[in-house]
Amino acid sequence: MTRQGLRKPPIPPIRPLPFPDIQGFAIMAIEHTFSIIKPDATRRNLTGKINAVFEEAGLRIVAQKRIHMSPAQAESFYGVHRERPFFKDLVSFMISGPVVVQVLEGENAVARNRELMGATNPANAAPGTIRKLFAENIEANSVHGSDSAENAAIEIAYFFAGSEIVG
Ligand code: IDP
Ligand code: MG
Repeated sequence: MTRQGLRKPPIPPIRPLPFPDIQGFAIMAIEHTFSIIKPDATRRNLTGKINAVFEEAGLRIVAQKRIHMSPAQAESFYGVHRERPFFKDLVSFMISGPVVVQVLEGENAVARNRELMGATNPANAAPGTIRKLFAENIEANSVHGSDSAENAAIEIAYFFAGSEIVG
């Protein structure tokens, strides 16, 4: 039989499509995002409750470790906020106790995690969001999440080696 006689099998769709693309296949965007469970949350023993929000929403924790950030690490991590009036307080807060740094994986993980987190100020956060449920105030707001895929890649690389991310 010649190869011409063989029909090329279609590439199977990965899962059923709410919004098929032009060929009828799902448009999937599996992403990684970087998350921190902040010192106010570790102090109140909320790591498991926050992780449950991620997992129930379909985000997978593919890397995780509990660390105590050094001043230099916190200053560098929040370097974009260096000129903001709250910068010194923010660094003091982030080194005030242990944090849990994490890589979350899932469809549109960056945006999805930002939705789950809620607004920076818990007073403005939507009901059911992590910050509405758990945050103490605008600074001690329980979680960090990357704000773009580009920043996610930079932030993940700052805390994790590739070999520590196991999907
Ligand atoms: P985000 O965490 O929602 O992305 P950013 O504006 O990137 O918010 O601020 C980084 C962090 O700095 C916040 O999560 C919070 O801990 C702290 N922060 C932001 N705005 C204020 C403020 O007005 N006062 C005190 N701390 C703040
Ligand atoms: Mg931010």
